[in-house]
Amino acid sequence: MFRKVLIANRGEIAVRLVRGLRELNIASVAVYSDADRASLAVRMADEAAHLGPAPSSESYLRIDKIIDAALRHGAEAIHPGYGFLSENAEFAEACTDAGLVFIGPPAEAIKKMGSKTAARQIAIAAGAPVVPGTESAIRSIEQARATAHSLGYPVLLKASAGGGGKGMRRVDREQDLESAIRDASSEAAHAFHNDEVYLEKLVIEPRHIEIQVLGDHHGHLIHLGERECSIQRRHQKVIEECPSPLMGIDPGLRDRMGAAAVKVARAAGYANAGTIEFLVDRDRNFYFLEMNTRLQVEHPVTELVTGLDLVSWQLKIAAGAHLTIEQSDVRWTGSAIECRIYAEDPENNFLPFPGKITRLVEPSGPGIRLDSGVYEGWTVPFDYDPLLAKLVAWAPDRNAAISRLKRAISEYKVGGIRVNLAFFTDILNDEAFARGELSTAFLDGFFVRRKPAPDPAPEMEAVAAIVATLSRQKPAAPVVNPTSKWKWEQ
Ligand code: MV4
Repeated sequence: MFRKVLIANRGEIAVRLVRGLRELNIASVAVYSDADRASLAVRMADEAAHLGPAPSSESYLRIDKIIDAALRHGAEAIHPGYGFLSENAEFAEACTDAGLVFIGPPAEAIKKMGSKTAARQIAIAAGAPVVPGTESAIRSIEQARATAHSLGYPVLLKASAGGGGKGMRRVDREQDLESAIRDASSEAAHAFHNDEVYLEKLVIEPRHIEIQVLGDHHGHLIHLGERECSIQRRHQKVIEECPSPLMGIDPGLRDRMGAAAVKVARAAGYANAGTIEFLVDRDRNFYFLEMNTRLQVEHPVTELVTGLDLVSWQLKIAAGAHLTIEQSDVRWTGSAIECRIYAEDPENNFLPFPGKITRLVEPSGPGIRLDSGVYEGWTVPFDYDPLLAKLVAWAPDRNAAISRLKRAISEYKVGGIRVNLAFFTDILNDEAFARGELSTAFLDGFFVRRKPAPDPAPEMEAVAAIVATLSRQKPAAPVVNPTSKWKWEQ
């Protein structure tokens, strides 16, 4: 096993990785930019290396600086976390070239899955279902018109190099097709330096369900079941859960999706942890969408329900160990739900709200896991994604997990910045959510049916203003009592 590993990331995932390394008695090296000198990950890691200025282009994305830091500190391997360089094949290759182990899949598998059309072709060849559409990029307007006609409108244009919804255009009528191709193509050219687009039949109000896979470097590959990630806002996941409520309706679905995911991963020559994304339509047909060749933000829900430690397995597999779990050993127990806690203002169009955390009370207790990257007194920098923490509840069933999450949110106090905690309370109280009626359109409906908070009476606003002024003049913070009715400044 490795003796020392460098963590090429920041925030909550860097903290998660320090913890995973320490449990295996492996020394950790954190890296940091100017904005992260005092980060929780830096404080918790055994060693730390400075990368450069705050912008990620000058720090967390600098392959040369990260490799240099690993070599200087005597690390044998690098864990990339998620985002940043985690799906960069050039980085994976640079690690290998420097004699370091990249903790992730082979660079070749990252490359293959980086192109959405190449990934689609791999899935087709592997016999996994894909959404009906073009085999590869559109070559002419005539070809597009003919394909769209045979698929039937509405269709969806997607960027070959895309992902995350950029370069995507819904087309409802043939007369809109040509201009939509031009728009999607130029958006793709700007975003990905690749103007290729392809066509798919549009799946109406699909669910987004993904399958976790895990494979070793000796050809053994299994799946760890699904995560339901349908609740998204602007292609950002908001809540993730395992199992998907759909599995209660169709108990064979997990096996079918899992088998398809394993076929795709095998065809890509995959090893380590990865995720196969699917769309699921109203009739519970599923279609391969893309593969994420990294550890994902939402991996804790899989860990809680399967009892398997994904980071620990990533490290063992990267060190050459055999994955000693058979598919039939994997069991799914209870229900886990994760909320992504952001420094943002849900009352102001989810505007990022970084700043100093002046007060922090973190929830705990039965069934609660908090993967956090912050502490009281830390200033959340505005240079990065403002994810503070992931609050995850496990319970024997979904309703109990929802209750636990609501209880944990009621204990969670963050002062000095705005956070999206109240938004989660509203979703967890939503009746469609309780019934498990989820789709990628869930939040659109939620915002419409959510009753707006009643306007406070003018005299109450005057009282609130006076109280706020007086409380700002208070010399000291009160003693923290989470059960009191004290209203925090959050
Ligand atoms: C789709 C789709 C409907 N039909 N493809 C969005 C991001 C990209 N990775 C794929 N996406 C979609 N592809 C077909 N043929 C709907 C989406 C989509 C979506 C997918 C997953 C999660 C959230 C989404 C939000 C809007 C649209």
